[in-house]
Amino acid sequence: MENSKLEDLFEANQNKDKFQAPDFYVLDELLTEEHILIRNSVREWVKKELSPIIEYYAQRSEFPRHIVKKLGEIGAFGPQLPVEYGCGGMDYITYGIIMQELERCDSGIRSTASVQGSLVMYPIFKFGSEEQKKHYLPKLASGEMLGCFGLTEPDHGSNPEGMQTHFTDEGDHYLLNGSKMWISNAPFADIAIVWAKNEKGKVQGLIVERGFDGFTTPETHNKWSLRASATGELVFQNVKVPKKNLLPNVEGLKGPLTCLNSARFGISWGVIGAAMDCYDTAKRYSLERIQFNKPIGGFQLQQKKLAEMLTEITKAQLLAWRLGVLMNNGKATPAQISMAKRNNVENALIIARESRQMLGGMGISGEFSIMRHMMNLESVITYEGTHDIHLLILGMEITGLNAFN
Ligand code: TGC
Ligand code: FAD
Repeated sequence: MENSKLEDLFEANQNKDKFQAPDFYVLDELLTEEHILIRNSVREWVKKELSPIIEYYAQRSEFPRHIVKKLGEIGAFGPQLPVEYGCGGMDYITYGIIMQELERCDSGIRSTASVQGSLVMYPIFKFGSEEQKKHYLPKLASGEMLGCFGLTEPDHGSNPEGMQTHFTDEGDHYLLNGSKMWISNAPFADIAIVWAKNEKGKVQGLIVERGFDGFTTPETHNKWSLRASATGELVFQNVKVPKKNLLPNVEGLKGPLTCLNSARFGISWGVIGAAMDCYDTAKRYSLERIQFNKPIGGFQLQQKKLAEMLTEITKAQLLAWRLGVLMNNGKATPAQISMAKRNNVENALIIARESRQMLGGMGISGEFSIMRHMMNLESVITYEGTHDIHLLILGMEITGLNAFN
């Protein structure tokens, strides 16, 4: 978008975001001063820089590319990774808080940040060589580079073990063939973390750079969800990947699944932001909208909705906070992460649907954020493991029996 148009948008929509976060159980007492400071500064940044423009971009189904650098500046990329690589050196709760504040504005913006931090920087940090860490992490942290994560394929979504993308050892390089689909950030990414099978049929990670011959990233159009986030395919036709671009320290599906633990944790916090925004909007509307000569908030049916929303937000906050403590102590299990992702996304979606109803016809209008949140959350309940898959992970944890296949 032209700069002058962007400035007009900022001007027209400044100070319109009146968001006030619910904290019914005084959960701020569980946070440190640093957590609260970061939360408040990201919240203010979102109000000033994102809220005025997000609806415009979502309506046009366009990714606001200019925010990548800004997200880097506010420390939204890999805040939980070490300072020595240009990252934030903070804890997992800080990471969760930042995801919450970004998703309070839009799940697509949180997607951009969680893919970059958990699915691109984290695998390089965890499984990469020292040379890879030094080369890529500072640029990804600052937003100079944008990355994406390629696991899902056209025929293998919930079951990535079946992936067909593969590479062969050609002596001085690897030769990569195959394709990935539904990849967030793909159309604009400078690098892709690509999970592919080696000649032994074992999954390994490769860093594929834009510009490698035979590598293309066609954009996926016609989405009714995550419209302000760019989604695309990754297509590899005899792509020569230098040997130094292989992530040397992991083999097997546990590589990508370990990264997903971090990203799913971030989602369990992020969606609380979307839920809080819907609740806050519906609450304010219910006090202003008069029907039958009184505010609709005075009717019991509307109060039931608000009371249940606040209850579920509070429960989600407690779950996410406790999971953050377990993550900080290195004790969180994949099944605990699945429970929080599954529960919090489902409740955010229910809250979005209920609050949309509370606004009546206005609920479908872009004047309010609710319908956008609702449509975004339909993707969030599907990606990073569908609602069903997380239930099956929990089922297996409880019974010891695998119901996947
Ligand atoms: P299974 O045999 O159970 O496990 C294979 C190996 O992986 C290990 N493992 C894990 N390791 C770390 N963390 C986890 N959460 C792990 N889960 C399993 C496991 O111990 C084993 O290791 P080893 O050493 O014995 O080899 O695997 P399976 O093939 O039966 O599949 C299990 C299942 C279904 C749970 C898994 O495939 C799964 O989670 N499927 C869902 C796929 C998914 O989540 N895709 C997400 C794609 S990325 C994305 O959506 C990004 S959206 C980004 C955005 O925009 O925000
Ligand atoms: P399928 O696996 O085909 O599932 C279809 C249905 O069958 C679902 O309801 C599922 O729950 C159910 N099902 C599947 N297996 C079972 C079973 N064993 N038992 C019971 N029910 C089952 N992927 C990436 O790799 N990187 C990304 O950046 C990324 N970004 C995304 C962005 C968006 C907007 C979307 C929509 C998706 C993104 N994904 C990404 C892909 C996402 O992770 C997959 O869509 C998801 O894992 C589900 O895979 P699928 O779509 O192939 O559905």
